[in-house]
Amino acid sequence: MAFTLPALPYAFDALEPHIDAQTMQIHHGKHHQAYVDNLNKAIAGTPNENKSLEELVENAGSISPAVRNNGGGHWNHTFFWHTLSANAGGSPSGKLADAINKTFGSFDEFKTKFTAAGTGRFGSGWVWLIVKPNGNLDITSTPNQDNPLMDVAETKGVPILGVDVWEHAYYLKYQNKRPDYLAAIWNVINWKKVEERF
Ligand code: MN3
Repeated sequence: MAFTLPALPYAFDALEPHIDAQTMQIHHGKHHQAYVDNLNKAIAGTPNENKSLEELVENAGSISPAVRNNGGGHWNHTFFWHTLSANAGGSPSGKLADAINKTFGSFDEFKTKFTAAGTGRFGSGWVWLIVKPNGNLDITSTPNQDNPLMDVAETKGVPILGVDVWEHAYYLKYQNKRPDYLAAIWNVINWKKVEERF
């Protein structure tokens, strides 16, 4: 059972002007597709062939660098597409809003800390809002295609929000200005989905 590239849950231009259509086309059709293809190559004919993506990701560190990079890439991007949507943005409500206020002081403080973690990630990686094993929220960042579910993660937890800070996620529109991309991303965060995950 080979993995396949999931369809984007919206049109390539749905996130304009914050994320441009060409970036979405390349990001989904080329980058995400490559993670799927290389994950399939890495597990073909091995005992890992029939494992779920979650199982592969959780044990990535002990399986292989190829599964860590490409299994992570497939999981992270699938999660990312559903974290975003058109006509989104605003702020979280209900229990998630309460938890964010309690943990970070306010929604604005949360955004400042999340942006700092994403800006501070040297090179390629991701920034996450996670629920830790003790139930508390936390912000963490991972290198490359690692994520907080992995056995190799420094800070473990269940992601409810994740933002790709690889240059391929923003370079065409924002060039080297990662902070501008991270400022714009709040306009397309699907808080209903994040609340659901929480
Ligand atoms: Mn990416």
